[in-house]
Amino acid sequence: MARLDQVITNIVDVFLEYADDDGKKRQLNKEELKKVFEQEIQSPELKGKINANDIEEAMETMDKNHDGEVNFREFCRCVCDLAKCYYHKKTGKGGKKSKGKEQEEEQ
Ligand SMILES: [Ca+2]
Ligand SMILES: [Ca+2]
Repeated sequence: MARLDQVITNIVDVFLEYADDDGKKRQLNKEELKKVFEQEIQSPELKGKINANDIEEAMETMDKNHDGEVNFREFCRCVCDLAKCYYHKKTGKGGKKSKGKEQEEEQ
């Protein structure tokens, strides 16, 4: 598989694997979200971006529609944010968090 093929199928597969594990299907609850962070993110740089110890806070940040769980759309946004963080780090662009703006446009 080409690299982007892998990225895309991995995002979907990881989400479904953890989301269907417990509770509601196709939704990540706090426990499931914690497992994703613990098991599927290993690089220290990215780990540093997520406060896996404070899952309440991570959930609050990711749960855009405030239903207490993370759906696929919300999960994608988080992955995308992490990619942006890494991009900024790699290209040396300050990497300041742009809170709000981007997200509002998309709604
Ligand atoms: Ca679930
Ligand atoms: Ca949600």
